[in-house]
Amino acid sequence: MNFAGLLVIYVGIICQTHLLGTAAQDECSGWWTNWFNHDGPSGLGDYETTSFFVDHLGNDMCSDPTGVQAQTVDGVAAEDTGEIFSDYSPEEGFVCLRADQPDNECYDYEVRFCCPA
Ligand SMILES: [Ca+2]
Ligand SMILES: [Ca+2]
Repeated sequence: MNFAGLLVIYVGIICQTHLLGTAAQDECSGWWTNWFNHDGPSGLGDYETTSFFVDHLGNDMCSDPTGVQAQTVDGVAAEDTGEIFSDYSPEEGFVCLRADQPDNECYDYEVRFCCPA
């Protein structure tokens, strides 16, 4: 292989690394929990609260998460759904209220938390 060929591969690797690093909002200096789905969107909405998981999951969860991610059960990032969330923070967890949505419906979401190392 000639130099130009190697250069193309090299640049490709750099670009791919860069894109993966910025596209996924999944930086966590500790460890990610599994994905949890406790509630469904029926009733007032989908409640995936930090306090519930802290109270019920023992060592599979931590009491002081530093990050949270939410996605639909079909794997669409919460940020990409266009829905409005009343809570989306490590402290509170994730809540989608049906009353906040133009169509009065929320997707069913699952969440995972970043826990300190
Ligand atoms: Ca519900
Ligand atoms: Ca859910």
